[in-house]
Amino acid sequence: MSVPGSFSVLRVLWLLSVFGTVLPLDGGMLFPQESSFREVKELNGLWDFRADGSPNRNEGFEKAWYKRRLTETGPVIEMPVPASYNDITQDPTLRDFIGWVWYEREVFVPARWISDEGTRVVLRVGSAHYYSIVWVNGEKVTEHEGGHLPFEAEISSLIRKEPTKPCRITIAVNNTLTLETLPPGTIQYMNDSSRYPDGFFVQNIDFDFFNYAGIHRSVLLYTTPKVHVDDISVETNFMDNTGLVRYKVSVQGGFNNTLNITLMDKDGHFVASSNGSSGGLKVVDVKLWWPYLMHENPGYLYSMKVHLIAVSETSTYEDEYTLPVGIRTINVTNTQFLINNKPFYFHGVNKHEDSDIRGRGFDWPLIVKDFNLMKWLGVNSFRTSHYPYAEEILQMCDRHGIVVIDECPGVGIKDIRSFRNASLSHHLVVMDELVRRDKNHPSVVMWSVANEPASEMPPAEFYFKTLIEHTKALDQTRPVTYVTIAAADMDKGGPYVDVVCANSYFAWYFDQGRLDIIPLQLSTHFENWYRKYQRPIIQSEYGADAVPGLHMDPPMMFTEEYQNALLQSYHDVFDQKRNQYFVGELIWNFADFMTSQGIYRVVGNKKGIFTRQRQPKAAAFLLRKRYWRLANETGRLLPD
Ligand code: GCB
Repeated sequence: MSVPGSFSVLRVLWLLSVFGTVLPLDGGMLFPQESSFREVKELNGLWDFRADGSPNRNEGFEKAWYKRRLTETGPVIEMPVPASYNDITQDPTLRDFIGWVWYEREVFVPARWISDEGTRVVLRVGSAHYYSIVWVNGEKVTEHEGGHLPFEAEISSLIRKEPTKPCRITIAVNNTLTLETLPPGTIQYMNDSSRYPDGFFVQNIDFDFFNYAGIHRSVLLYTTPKVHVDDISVETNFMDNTGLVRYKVSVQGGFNNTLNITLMDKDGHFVASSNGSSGGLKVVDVKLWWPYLMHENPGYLYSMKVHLIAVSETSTYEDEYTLPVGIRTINVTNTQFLINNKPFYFHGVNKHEDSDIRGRGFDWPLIVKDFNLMKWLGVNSFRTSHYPYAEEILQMCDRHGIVVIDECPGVGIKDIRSFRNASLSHHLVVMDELVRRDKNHPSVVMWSVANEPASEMPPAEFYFKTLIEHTKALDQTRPVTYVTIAAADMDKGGPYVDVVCANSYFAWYFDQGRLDIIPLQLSTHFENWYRKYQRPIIQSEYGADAVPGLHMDPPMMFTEEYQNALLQSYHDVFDQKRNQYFVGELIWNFADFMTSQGIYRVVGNKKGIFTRQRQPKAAAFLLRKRYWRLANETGRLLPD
């Protein structure tokens, strides 16, 4: 039986990915940036698009669609990039499509990029969900597994082969989820011919958001010199008034390299400098990076300019990359989460990358609106539930001082077969890619390796021990957690987390309508966790669906009053535990979002305190009042 979109390449990859053979990633993944020595060309806009509707979804490969223009293979439609393709047309089969879709676009590469052999041209995809294969002028240049992180390929020699022709970029994307993908899923064939037509299958998933697909973030061409700054890592610290930035720079293609590092303050004034590929920069009278509402000047960023000169017998190469650097520390005690040695209390939200029409597609107006709403609410933090968000969002968090719990796409790990080595092996690679991309963001204060896995299952212990130890080895400066819904006495991975992040939906999924049980159940829940693990606790999700405009008093489920009353009951308990070991509250969810269809969801999940169109429900005002009060009580807005 063939699985739709289960293409041999992917199968072979999975077979090869035997646990223990995980290789370190080669090369860095610096965010593309323009400088005197680098150029960026965005390829966003309309692409040709064709979904492969053949029964095994394999026609595109059998007929090698990548070898000629997509229009020559059959009918194409215009598809915006970036965007999910699901909600763009009126066609329900495209909305619910499973398998390969094909994108194509021709682009003129600037003549200088082609003629100058010292220029390296890179094609980069910010993210495409879920598995992607990329060809340039019919030649495969890369493939990538995973729907939320960037991938790229150097294409310099390819575009130099046919310098006068436009460059044809073909990207095939497959959204099929299997037991070994992150998130996992299964394909189920319905073989009862009295009920289903021949070949009928469904994609089963165990997570609560629509499996949007397509090219979700920008596609770019960018250049670097042939010898170039490939990666930069910084770690920061401070003592009294002096800050320290430890850095490491890796250079690719080089010999005889000279590296000059200069740190500048926000106004561009010189602060410190150093030479060489690793070292430290001392910052006198340091201005620390502080979270929003914790300091009158949050999100302070220095700029670290890395300048490279590489000399060979025949040429000299020069490169420059400027990294924003926030100087801050993170520490966790048994009862506290410390930023710059001061207790930090998370009053924040869980989000989704989700909106009308665009699905999960990157959209600046939406992002800026969301930041404005978060600041209006008095939010100082959010969790990237349930996958890594666009890097531009993290850059905004750095600048605005919004603290981030950075979560990988390990959501819906419920089937015992998804704890096997092939899954773990891929999960480790995803953490490598995530840490590689996000390690330098001061806003990122903790890694979350999963959301609500079946952590009561016996294999969970080995799985999470390995995963958490691996993540800590990648980054020794940040705590690691996974988000749990299990009871403390059932959770197998609990001993390995630095902070307990617990979700609960009392008076919603259980004891429906019984708001009166919340105080007892919630405080018992907290006490059990704390007794067992002696770690600070964050309420990483809680909430209730509210259909906007639905009212009832006394409150009933799904009304705005019920959502408010439930939040209020939770808040009472939070306030009791706040000065003990309880360090944060993240509402589920910032905004309503789309899910798959089912009897539990009325056109999506309605636990937003804003609608999907970002209009406030009553709960937004309740939360706003609370968060500003918390900011004044816990945020040390006034100098101490
Ligand atoms: C959860 C999940 C989240 C869901 C939420 C809900 O525990 O982590 O993805 O959307 O509950 O509303 O059921």
